[in-house]
Amino acid sequence: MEPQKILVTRLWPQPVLDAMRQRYDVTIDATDQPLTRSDLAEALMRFDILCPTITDRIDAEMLRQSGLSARLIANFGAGCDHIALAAARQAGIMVTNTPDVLTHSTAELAIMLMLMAARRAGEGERQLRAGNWPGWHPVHLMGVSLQGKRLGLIGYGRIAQVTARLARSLWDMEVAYHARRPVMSEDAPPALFVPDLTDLLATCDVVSIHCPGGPETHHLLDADRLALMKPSALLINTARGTVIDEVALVAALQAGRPAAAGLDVYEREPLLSADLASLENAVLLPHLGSATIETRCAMGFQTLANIDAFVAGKEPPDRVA
Ligand code: 8YV
Repeated sequence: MEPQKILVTRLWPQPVLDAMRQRYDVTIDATDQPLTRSDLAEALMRFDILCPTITDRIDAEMLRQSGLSARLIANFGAGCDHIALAAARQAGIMVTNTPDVLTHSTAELAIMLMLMAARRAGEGERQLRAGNWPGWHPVHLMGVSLQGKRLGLIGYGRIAQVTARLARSLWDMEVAYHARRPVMSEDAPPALFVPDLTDLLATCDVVSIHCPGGPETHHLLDADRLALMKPSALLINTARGTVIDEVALVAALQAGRPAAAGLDVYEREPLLSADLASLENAVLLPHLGSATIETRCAMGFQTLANIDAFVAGKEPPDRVA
């Protein structure tokens, strides 16, 4: 059989690329720039397997082109809202992702954002670096404690469950979650299921988003829902920027309700709105959820495992379409 022609759209950690090159005919975009839409459309007609990331939007129109050669889209990442899954299915292209391996690092980042927002870490760092520290005094940059507070999770999948576990062990937080239906898994840490999102928003001290992106959750947190949050609450997002109406969030943070936000994801990445950037009560990170060397290598090797299974004619372990 001809070696499979694979396109890796961005640079991955070197050990994964080395392993991949030993097995396949791999093309890597060494410029490490996001591909243009036309490059991606063309790649679907030149390669057997595409390995995109979140920076590659593969839309339905591209997948309806005639003459597609691609048979597998092996996504480097868990979320697949940048890929038109139904259109891929219709085109006979399988799609896989990399769940599990990034669960812990993303949950850790949610915890870090909670702590940074609660303890005003960004504000303090900016003040110090700018030479504006007035020196220690009893009411300087007082934050809030997370000890014993109520954490509300939107979505209760793997990342939310690890976040719940960490928050309980660190701060003995009481955990509640909203999801489409109660999660019955015995492995899930105990948490109260709240069927109505508005109840969760109105009663939690920290709200952390862990649902998938895409049309179903687009602007799930709009101006009306944000207005339900406690004035003292913190809002954390390590999922997808599209879940929050960012313009409404800026207005809400300007009005001080919620009190602060910790964000790792944005509506129009990598663009950051100037209004959001100017807010002292927003902690902002550049989509670092899975960015540890261990996790990024694991994501690469998991993508490779999906490719190996596909090429061997077996069911890939992480098929999503
Ligand atoms: C990834 C993520 O790094 O996996 C996801 O869904 O959000 C990130 O942690 C990114 O998606 C890579 O494609």
